[in-house]
Amino acid sequence: MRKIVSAAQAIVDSLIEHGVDTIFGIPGVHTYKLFDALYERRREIRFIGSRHEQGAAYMAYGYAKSTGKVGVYTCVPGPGVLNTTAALCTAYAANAPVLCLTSEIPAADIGRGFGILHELPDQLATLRSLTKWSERIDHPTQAPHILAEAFRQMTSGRPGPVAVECPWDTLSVTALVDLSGPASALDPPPVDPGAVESAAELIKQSKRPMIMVGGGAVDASSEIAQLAELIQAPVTAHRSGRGIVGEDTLHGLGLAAAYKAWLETDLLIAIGTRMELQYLRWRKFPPNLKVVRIDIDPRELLRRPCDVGLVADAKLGVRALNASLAGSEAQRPSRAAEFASLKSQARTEYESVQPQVAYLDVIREVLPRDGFFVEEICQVGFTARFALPVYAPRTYVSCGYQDNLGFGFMTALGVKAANPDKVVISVCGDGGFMFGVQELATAVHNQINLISIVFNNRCFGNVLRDQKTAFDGHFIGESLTNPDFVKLAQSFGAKAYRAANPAELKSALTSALNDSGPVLIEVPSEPGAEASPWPFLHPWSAGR
Ligand SMILES: Cc1ncc(C[n+]2csc(CCOP(=O)(O)OP(=O)(O)O)c2C)c(N)n1
Repeated sequence: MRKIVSAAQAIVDSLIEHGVDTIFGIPGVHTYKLFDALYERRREIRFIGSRHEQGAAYMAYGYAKSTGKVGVYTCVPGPGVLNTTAALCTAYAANAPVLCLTSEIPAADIGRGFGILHELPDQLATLRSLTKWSERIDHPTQAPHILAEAFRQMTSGRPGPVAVECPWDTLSVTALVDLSGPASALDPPPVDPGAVESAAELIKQSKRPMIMVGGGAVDASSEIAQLAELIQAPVTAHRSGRGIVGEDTLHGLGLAAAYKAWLETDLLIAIGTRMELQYLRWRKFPPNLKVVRIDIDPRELLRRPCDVGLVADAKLGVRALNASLAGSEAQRPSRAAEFASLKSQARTEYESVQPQVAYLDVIREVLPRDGFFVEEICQVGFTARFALPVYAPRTYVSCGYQDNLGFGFMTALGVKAANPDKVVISVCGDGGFMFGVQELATAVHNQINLISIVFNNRCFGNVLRDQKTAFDGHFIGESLTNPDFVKLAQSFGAKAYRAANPAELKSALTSALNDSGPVLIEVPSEPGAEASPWPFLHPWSAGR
């Protein structure tokens, strides 16, 4: 449809055409025109204002990670956009389709150093260094194409964040614009039958295969479960791949149980994963291990060596592999008893990681199968990576390899905004929670009914442990003075509880599930009281 519109109107139209229903952000003079266009279309697109741009970007990340759909945020240029960069690098790390929509100083002033409000030396270059793709809209007629390309980039091949900027004055320029419909994602690459055959051959020769899945396999649950059943392989994951094969099913193994089978594994089938778990966490490799990789990103196959690499969409690649194996694969003896025993041995061992495991048991008991758990860089978050079983894809939300303190609470708000009918539980330490504490106001203002559990040990617990064990107790920068979290949450208008032990957490969570607004639960403890989770995450070390 051709229409005379402003660049701002063309941008908002394109967002709606691409199915965007929510946009997070903070307005400012450079983006007033965009906000006016959002106002015009307010029945089709919901705006959720945050209290810091960082919060808006993490919310968009949580929206994207939990749904697989594009998460969008908007902010002013310069300091506004720089405030979002930790979330942008997280979206990059975790392959999340996040759109950063920002502005620029007036078009004719860009790069001239006049000292215009919110000017950066080269904002577009900065954004390009943080995203999969970034572009500037110089005229309204370009808006539909640039937005279409942005969506294509976010959703084709390996997903990732992108940024689009439109200068302050250009947002108001009007022109006859062809408001074309949504772009379609590029077709996945064709599956190479030769590579499938070679992979099938290696599988047939293997005796003890293991399947490792990452975020790239998130839409291939049934195909991977079928492969696991066919070849009697355990399926494990580190973070984004958790729940693709539920850890309560026969073949789904948490990483602690899987590690017990690792050194006897003769074939690793790595699907949509960087293999961070094997290369950077487990580190030791079984002798004579063969590796088959399936990945949609061809560059990925060059980073870590493999015996057979299949460039393919995970679903299509595994489907082809299953078809090639069907019939030829002699029925393998069931490994059910072995897997069950690995799980129970692992559980007995990691039960020593207290009190975190006891708290996680309560959370798992209360959280419905399809509820979301958002981890954080804290003792309970680290422990959850091996001690909280995950049952469904996308329900375990992490920050990928960035491990950036503070991402959790703000990300969880985006998860809940995208999934209002599902239970969402966020766990944070007192340190990480305070990175985004102001977003309690966003939760109350927008009735984002998240349940946040803050484990308050009055310190950066991980730092305290490291300084105690590796630096002879030279404590510096580890202790924290905190507010009364219950009173703080109540002062924002949220419901709050205090729970001093797992039983009290269970009753607080049970009440929280019936509360109608956002809830904070503070769990107080003493500094340094938590057992180290690291022996299970870094089994190569004696554990810190
Ligand atoms: C952005 C960022 N800053 C700093 C760190 C370093 N860091 C890792 S864990 C940690 C302490 C976390 O403390 P808290 O949130 O209270 O959780 P706890 O370990 O006490 O459970 C720090 C400072 C980080 N990972 N990311």
